[in-house]
Amino acid sequence: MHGSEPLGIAVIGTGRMGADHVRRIDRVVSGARVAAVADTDAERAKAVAAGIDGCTVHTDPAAAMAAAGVDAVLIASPGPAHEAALLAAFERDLPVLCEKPLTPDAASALRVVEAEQALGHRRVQVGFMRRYDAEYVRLKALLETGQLGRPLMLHNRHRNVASSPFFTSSMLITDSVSHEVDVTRWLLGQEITAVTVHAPGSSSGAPDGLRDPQFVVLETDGGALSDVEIFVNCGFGYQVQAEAVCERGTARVGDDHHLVTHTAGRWGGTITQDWTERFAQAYDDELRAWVDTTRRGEVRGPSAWDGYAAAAVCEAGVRALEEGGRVEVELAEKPALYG
Ligand code: ISE
Repeated sequence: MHGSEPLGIAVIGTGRMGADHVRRIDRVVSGARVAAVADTDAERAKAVAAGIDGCTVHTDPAAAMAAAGVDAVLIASPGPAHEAALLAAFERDLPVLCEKPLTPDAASALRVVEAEQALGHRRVQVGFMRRYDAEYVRLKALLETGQLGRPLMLHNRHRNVASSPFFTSSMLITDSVSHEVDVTRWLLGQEITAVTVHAPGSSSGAPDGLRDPQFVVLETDGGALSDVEIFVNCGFGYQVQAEAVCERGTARVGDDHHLVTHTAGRWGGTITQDWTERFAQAYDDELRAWVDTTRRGEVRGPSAWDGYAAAAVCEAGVRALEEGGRVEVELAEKPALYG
């Protein structure tokens, strides 16, 4: 990238999130262009790149990163493919926006943290987009004023209409609750030290064998509690809510009251149906922020360390689900690179 030229981005993975990010870079965000795309499904990649001037199509992520005009990488492939893609980006010392999860488990996430440390500077922003949602941003700002006093508890609700066919019981934690893990760490500025998971009898609306819903309790090193109801086959809508209970008041986000109608003796509104709709503003602002900081040669936002910490907490959560009881989180020493 030179001077005022747009940031050339290689998008790795052109599934649901990747295709949405390609659209966003191409049509919503200024100062950036899609320079290359890669997907193991060449036809899918071709279809997503169609009509984008100068965008090359690849099946190998490293080849996309090496393509002409690529200055930065957006990884939106499935979680198990992230580590290899991140290491390939590090080899070229390219800035990366990596969709969550950073990697599927704590050991591989720690390898990424160590590889970034070896570079000597931060290169990765992790796609925990809730940190860019206008309501969450306001909640964090309010908590930081101290007006409500010290936060004592967070109550989170996270509901999806239906889970995808490959969803497993542990994915309720690693794929979904991972967002609340990050939100809890970010809102409170505290590390999570232990996890307990309770699961009631599963909903008849959930696929056979899936433990859905679950109730997760996170303990923090600041003495706070954060609970999460995760229900990925609730059937009626996409809901993500958080209520902070503080010493002198409470504050809640995610009520989703956009348009409220009163007619024929009833009142009501609609409920968003998925995360691309509910968090559209957050994704747009996340991408804008990443493009702007990258063009300035800076790295901000959720770090590889945040991705690792989330993976470590989720790993403890999966053990708590499978073995029962309270499981303590084992975190490595935080490297100086992450402040
Ligand atoms: C999905 O991967 C997401 O990241 C969504 O934000 C979350 O609501 C959903 O439960 C996950 O499966």
